[in-house]
Amino acid sequence: MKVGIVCYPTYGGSGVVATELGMALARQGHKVHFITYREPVRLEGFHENVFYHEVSALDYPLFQYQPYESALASKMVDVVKFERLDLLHVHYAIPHASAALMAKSILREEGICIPFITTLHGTDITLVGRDPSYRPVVEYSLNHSDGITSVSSHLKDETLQNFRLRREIEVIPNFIDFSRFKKTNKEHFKKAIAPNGEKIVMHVSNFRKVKRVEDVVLMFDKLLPKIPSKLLLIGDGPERMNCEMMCRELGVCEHVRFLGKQDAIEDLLAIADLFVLPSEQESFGLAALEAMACEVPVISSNAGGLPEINIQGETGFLSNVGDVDDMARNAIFILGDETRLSQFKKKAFEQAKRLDIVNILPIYEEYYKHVLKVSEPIVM
Ligand code: GMT
Repeated sequence: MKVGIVCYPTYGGSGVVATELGMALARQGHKVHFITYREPVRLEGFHENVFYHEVSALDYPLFQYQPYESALASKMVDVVKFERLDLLHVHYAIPHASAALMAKSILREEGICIPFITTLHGTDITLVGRDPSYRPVVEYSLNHSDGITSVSSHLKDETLQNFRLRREIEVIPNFIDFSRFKKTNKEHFKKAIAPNGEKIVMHVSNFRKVKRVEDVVLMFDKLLPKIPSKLLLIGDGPERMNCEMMCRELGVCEHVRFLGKQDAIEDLLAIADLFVLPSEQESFGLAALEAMACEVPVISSNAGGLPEINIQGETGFLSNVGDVDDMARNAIFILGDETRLSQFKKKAFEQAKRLDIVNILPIYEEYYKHVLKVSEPIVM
């Protein structure tokens, strides 16, 4: 198959999933064409069967905002025609679904049929998509997608509650590429961070408000007097400064390291004992799954799709959003006993194994075949 993948190329779960999926499809022999404004973060190096088409939007003094959606649709038209693509798969509805719909309509006039699948990732529905400034366009372009997938059952339910959809939504969960995410020995690094054998607590996110990173710091402040530990905060974003201020106010700075944006997350997860994800909303929680793949138990909120991956009392614990006392209690319980910690680590790994890309890729391939079969041919 020749597939065009459209995604956000920067740090963020939807771009990561799109890139990992594209690379896995390419390894299976499919030709995969990424269409986006920058080379996706995880697409480094050369990969057979993978192609990258950069969208550049002409700037003009008249524009207050560059019309990226038009440039993207135009690029899609060009790539579909020139590379003779069979299918477009767009990740994150805004503005990718409506751009794909526009490209499809243009190509139809030329007698070319290009079905497109929209994968919903979370905030494209729960936060941004339902806002009146985007809602009609999102609803319309979802109803005109040839297929819709959602990364969790919770997100599917939320979508059906908030939009009048005439299309079925297929739940295809996110996945892990175990050739990349596996526990490796990084003893020297662990020693540098925790010289006295302290436990290592970790959080990875884009530091947006919705991630509630301050709760990680508050929880850690309660954990520290009970369990000698270090906190590694990875990623960057608008809330980072507030978190740094909070660490100063609480007097925990010497135990907390802000590592900024990092590419090789798996090398950092290799030294973690506990992962914390207290998000206000989280349609899936890919960062938590990546931690589990590296045998790290998870303390999370019970928001969104998190209960679908973090199993209460087995792979970690879930608390109500903002309940940092409960999160700290659970963290102390897990970290306070070596045998118990090993058991949680083992269960976390087993749970991640269920979502091995080897199991999920064939589901996508089958879905592609299904969409290609049912999408209407063009009668000129
Ligand atoms: O919030 C993020 O981390 C970025 C966002 C995105 O779309 O890039 O992530 C969403 O998609 C991820 C991949 O499917 C999910 O794992 C995240 O749960 C989801 N974020 C939210 O729902 C807040």
